[in-house]
Amino acid sequence: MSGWHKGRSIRTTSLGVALAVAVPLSLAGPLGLTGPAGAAAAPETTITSGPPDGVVLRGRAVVYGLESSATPPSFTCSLNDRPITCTTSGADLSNLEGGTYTLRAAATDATGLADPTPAERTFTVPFDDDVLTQKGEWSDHKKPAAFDGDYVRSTDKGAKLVYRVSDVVGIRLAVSTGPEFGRVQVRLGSKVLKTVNTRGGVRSLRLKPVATFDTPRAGKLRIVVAGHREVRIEGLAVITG
Ligand SMILES: [Ca+2]
Repeated sequence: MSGWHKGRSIRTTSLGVALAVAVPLSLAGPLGLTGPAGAAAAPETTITSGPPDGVVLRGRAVVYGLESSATPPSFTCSLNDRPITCTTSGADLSNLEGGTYTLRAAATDATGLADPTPAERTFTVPFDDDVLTQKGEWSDHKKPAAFDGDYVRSTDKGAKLVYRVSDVVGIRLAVSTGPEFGRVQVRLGSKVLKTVNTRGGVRSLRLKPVATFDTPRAGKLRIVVAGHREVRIEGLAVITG
């Protein structure tokens, strides 16, 4: 994750840029910045804005601000190891499919030398409810505030939404809440992970925690209507690791 760059001797804050330029080469060794001769010149990358590492987004777009210790600043970026374009204003990502992503950004100097330890953020985009296989009575509804502008609704006890997952380390359920709303039970294979209560104030896009796993799991995920009270499911965040 991002922890590696937090402990580095020189931070590329606005102050850090000045420090990085000012530190004599003779000090670079003791500060732990040099490997082979010349490596001290490698630029440093800092992610200056955007959501924290490990976030589940509430939409399909995200922007991370970037800063480089090199002048002029330039970056080489990848998203899940595929090259993407970053500019001096950062990584501007949109129209993202459901899934977990790792953004890596490496500052690159005018000679093409890149930061050997790119800055990293992981984040997850929920899947829309329309990827879930419906069993029992469900109906589809539009609502601009819902994830992807829609949700599925049921009052049919035992009705299910099914989705096969693999390599999953975390699950959150995107639901609407309402004063008379009921509960759903979330199961992975034969194991009950959690009963999620959707009763609450009238709101869309609540990301309800379901489970986190120390080791990745796989199986058939079932969201089961637990009673006859209304439930509205907007999407499903599957965090993979
Ligand atoms: Ca939806």
